[in-house]
Amino acid sequence: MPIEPTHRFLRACHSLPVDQTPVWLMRQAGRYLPEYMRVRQQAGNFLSLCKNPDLATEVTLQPVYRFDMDAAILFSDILVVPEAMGMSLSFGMGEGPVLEPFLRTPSDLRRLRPVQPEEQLGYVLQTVTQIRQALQEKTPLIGFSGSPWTLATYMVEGGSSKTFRYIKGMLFDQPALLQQLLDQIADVVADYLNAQIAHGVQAVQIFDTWGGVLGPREFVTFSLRSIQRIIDRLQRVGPDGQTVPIILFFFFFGSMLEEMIGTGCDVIGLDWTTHLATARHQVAARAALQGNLDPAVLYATPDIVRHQVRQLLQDYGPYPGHVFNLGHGMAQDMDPGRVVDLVRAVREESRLLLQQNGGMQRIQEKRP
Ligand code: 1CP
Repeated sequence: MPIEPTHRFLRACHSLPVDQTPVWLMRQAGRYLPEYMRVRQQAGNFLSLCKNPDLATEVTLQPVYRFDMDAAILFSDILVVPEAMGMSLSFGMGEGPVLEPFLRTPSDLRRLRPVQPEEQLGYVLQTVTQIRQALQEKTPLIGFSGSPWTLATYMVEGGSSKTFRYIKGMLFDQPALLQQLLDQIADVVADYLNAQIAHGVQAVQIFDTWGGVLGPREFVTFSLRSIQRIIDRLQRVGPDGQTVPIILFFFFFGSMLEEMIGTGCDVIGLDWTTHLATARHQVAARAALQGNLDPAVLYATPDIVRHQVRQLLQDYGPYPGHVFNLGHGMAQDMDPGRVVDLVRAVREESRLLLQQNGGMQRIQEKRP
């Protein structure tokens, strides 16, 4: 029998009642924080920071302590997985990531290596252990990976892309080759997430940042199915006996909620283009929802931030199963002061909403 969680964030992921809406922010650690910049400089560069468990632990904790977040997210990057599979990864100054040599042919794919997470990604697992020790049960830790499709875009394009020319070329010209690549990545990601869980992450988030560049049919065949392959293999009870919720984050793709629920995930993370009230009605208690404030709201005044937060909380309503977050990550030119305003507003306004409604209400479940 899994143990019922006590942390607000984990309770919300399982759609259990909470006293106030939990909040954390995607990319909550990063360049908008001066203390992050100092540690990154100490590490030399971003990748060395990811590979140094002491420093990666430190930057993971920075936003948790500064803003009293309801969850910590492991400091790492989705692209350490292609590197573990044998590609060479670098982040140029001010440019996006570069993965070499790119994968385009069957013989390119044969160069990929099998991955033992404890070996090639041991530094990430060591970081997980250290973060859990530092947090001492106070704040739950989220582990993560990219979705196979999102990782494949970087591996086939050789880095970031605007047009996705080569991966889409492979999708339409050589679908079997792409499928083989996605299966291979999915198996690595499943092992990697299971290793993160074994080392103590209490929730996992799969980032499908680039699923939204696909048409609906291709999205199901190439992105969602490979995510399903991972979920089917995940060990969903952690070493402490608690269920580990699975969060799927989709960017620019809120129109396929039924298919997303069908994967068996616990939480769906939405970008800001989906109306939260509509999504909650449609999902009807079958999954929790995470999001989905437009990050650009953080460029506005504290009053506007509060107003936007209140609206979003009202859109969701006084029901269980909401994790407050941005619809995408923090940007480097954002003011940490606005994050303080945002977190305070989420706490105060969600308590007020519950008070006004006589506590949490049950969501009307959909009849089959
Ligand atoms: O210069 C720096 O210091 C590096 C900036 C940076 C940071 C802070 C990168 C480079 N990655 C990260 C950390 C990171 N990345 C985290 C952990 C910390 C946290 O959330 O607090 C996570 C979860 C990611 C995930 C990630 N990396 C995604 C999926 C989420 C998303 O943003 O959509 C993606 C697509 C990446 C790739 C990546 N990493 C970094 C860059 C510049 C990019 C390319 C983005 C692109 O193609 O546009």
